[in-house]
Amino acid sequence: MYFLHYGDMTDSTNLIRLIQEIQPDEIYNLAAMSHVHVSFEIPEYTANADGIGTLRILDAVRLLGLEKKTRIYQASTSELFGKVQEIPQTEKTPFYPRSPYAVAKMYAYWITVNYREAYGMYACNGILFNHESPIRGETFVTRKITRATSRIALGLQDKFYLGNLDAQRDWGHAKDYVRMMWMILQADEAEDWVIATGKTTTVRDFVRMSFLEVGIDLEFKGEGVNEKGFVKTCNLEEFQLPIGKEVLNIDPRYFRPTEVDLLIGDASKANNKLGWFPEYDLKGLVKDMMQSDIKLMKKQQYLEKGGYKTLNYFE
Ligand code: G4F
Repeated sequence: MYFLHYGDMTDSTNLIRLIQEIQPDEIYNLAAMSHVHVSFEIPEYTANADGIGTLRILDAVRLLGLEKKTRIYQASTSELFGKVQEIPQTEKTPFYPRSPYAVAKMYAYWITVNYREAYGMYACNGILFNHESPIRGETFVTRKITRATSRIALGLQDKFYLGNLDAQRDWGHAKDYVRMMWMILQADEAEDWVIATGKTTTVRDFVRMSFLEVGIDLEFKGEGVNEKGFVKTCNLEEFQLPIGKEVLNIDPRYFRPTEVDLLIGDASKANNKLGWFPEYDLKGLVKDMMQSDIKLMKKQQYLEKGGYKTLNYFE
């Protein structure tokens, strides 16, 4: 049986009451203001929810005397590595956070380690590299790309705008990563773990791969803010666009005050000690996201044409 409770990471009394009521065996703290760019706009709230919020959970468990019962998973992040000090990044790589989000997460990381060492709590950090899926929020770059690609391929949108195409990320499938979160809390010992695929790809190549899923090959011309993406060939009858059509522009509004240029993780510890390996590669991830968004956008296309009465045709 599942219950949904109301909670807020900035409200200690609420968290204490909930944990007292539920007496959980496991807590997965995935709660956060998790958008890196937005954290530059609301740094204080980000610090409160993402940093102090983690302390509130840890301390609630301690205060309620649940240190030996409740295991805690803290959603740490590859953003901690920021301006990377080592390639690839492992559990031992020094942190260099580059955003208010990453700085808040750095506090959360260390307070988790501290409560483990000080009070013998089973509290672990999963240092997860970017993990994506068809239900990824629409303002994160992968979903923004697969949604826009689908809409453009279906003729629902003319073009779209991105920021830094050169950024490189180690993208995995959220299904693989969530499985690993559970595995982390089942391990004999509480430890911190890097979870990654070990491969890195530019944002530009993610765009290219998304368009290829609908048979469209792109070419990129120009540099910096003047770079643009154009249709080179269309190889599927269903998705035909004019050759040379401009589908992607750069908008400097999406640049960040400080950027994380390159992330690539080494998950050897998780591979060797827990036997975790991802089932999806990047191609499989892009395919999954594109298939889902094409289906979703076809539904929108149908609705826009007034076909709402037979909506379940697509479900
Ligand atoms: O998709 P993003 O916004 O993810 P980011 O910043 O890597 O953070 C995500 O992954 C972290 C794990 O490492 C999580 F901790 C965090 O909560 C979040 O889930 O941006 C990825 C890259 C960046 O370099 C960004 O500058 O894509 C670049 N980018 C280029 N154009 C863009 C855009 N990002 C966004 N969101 N929107 C753009 O238009």
